[in-house]
Amino acid sequence: MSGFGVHFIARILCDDRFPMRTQVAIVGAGPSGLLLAQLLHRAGVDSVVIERQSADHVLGRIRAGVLEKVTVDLLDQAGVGQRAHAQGLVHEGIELLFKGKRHRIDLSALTGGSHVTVYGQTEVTRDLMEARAAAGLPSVYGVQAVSLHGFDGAHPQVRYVLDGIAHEIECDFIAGCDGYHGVSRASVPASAIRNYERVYPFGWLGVLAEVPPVSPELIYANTERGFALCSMRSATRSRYYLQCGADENVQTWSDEAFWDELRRRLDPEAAQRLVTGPSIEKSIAPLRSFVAEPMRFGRLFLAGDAAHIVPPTGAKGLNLAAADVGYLSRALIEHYRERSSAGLDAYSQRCLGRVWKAERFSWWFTSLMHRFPDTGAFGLKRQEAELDYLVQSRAASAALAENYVGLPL
Ligand code: RFL
Ligand code: PHB
Repeated sequence: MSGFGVHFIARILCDDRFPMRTQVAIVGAGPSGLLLAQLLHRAGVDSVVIERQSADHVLGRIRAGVLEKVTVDLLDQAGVGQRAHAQGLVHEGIELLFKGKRHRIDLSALTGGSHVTVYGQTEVTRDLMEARAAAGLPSVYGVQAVSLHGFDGAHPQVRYVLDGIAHEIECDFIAGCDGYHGVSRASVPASAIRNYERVYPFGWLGVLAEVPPVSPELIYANTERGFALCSMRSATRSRYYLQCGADENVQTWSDEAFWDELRRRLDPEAAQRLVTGPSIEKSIAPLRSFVAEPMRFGRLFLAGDAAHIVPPTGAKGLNLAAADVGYLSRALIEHYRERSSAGLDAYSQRCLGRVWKAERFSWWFTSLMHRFPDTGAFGLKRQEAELDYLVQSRAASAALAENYVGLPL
């Protein structure tokens, strides 16, 4: 979809002489903002979504690839699950590679039949954008100078500038779905919020390429040279990651250097099967664990990366974002239908219970699979012993599988 259509809708609806009025103003058109808007729309609650970037920029970001069943169920509820079912790849297992050998974790057998779906965040976002545009609902892309006001009272407002013209949205509630660097969390007085953070001493170098995946299931590799992950987007498109230095410059990595290093981190069979090709996208992401508590401030609710970040090893970020907006949409719908504030009052605590479990899992899996600069040869031996235990003990494998496919809502 081009950004033009969306911009056009914004122009009709935003007249700077009159504030726009909506029930829920949603800041950020990433997966949390768009999914929330769609869930609300299906229940007759209206919202306006504003986004700092263009629609094409948002669609150009290559991020998550693994969806929990809970997330796919929410896409169904939002009426946008068809393509995820038709084109998503159902995965019933993952492989752990260590000491040069691969070991399969049978997610399905260990969880009583559960699985994950490999379907890119880009596609989730596209499906949501198209559903919103098809319903003629307002999204405003390319906004600047966004500021939030009055959320400690009964009449919050969101102000922004578009093409040099100031606009204001009057609303009942604000949903801060604007990611880690957004304005929503930053608008809360420091005395009302507590942040918990851990920054890891490495990053992930990711490559997307139009080549068939090296193996039908994801491979998470622990090697002396560092972590590697073999993932995919389809039968013809692969997504690979390498642990790299936190401060490395992506320009210094040629495609050839990337493929050489990945081959070195794989077992001989996978290394031989690896098909290489020009990268479509190449980027470095830092790794961080972060939680802000609480997630509600009067009539402002934080959701997704605006409230918490996990390192991507456990594939939990997008899934946590979806779970947050699942809770938030239910609470808002209950507020409008039943005049009850029970769901809104419980929102922060409900989300944080699940968030901290995903934070623990993502931290643990990251610690188990990566090289840390300060743990040396002892660290590798300790990890290998834990991985041995993990693949030999059904109880330990089941704990990994249960967390990987996602805890119940
Ligand atoms: P997003 O996607 O960051 O969207 C927030 C949006 O808000 C906009 N924004 C503003 N808009 C208006 N006004 C402002 N002042 C604004 N400030 C910011 C931004 O432009 C943006 O469009 O947050 P959201 O919606 O909460 O979604 C979270 C997910 O994007 C994130 O958790 C996942 O991508 C994390 N993640 C993964 N999650 C999974 O569940 N499974 C995975 O397999 C997985 N793999 C990954 C990942 C993240 C990665 N990176 C790049 C960090 C792999 C990687 C490499
Ligand atoms: C991805 O395909 O981008 C992906 C898969 C699994 C992860 C992280 C990212 O743990």
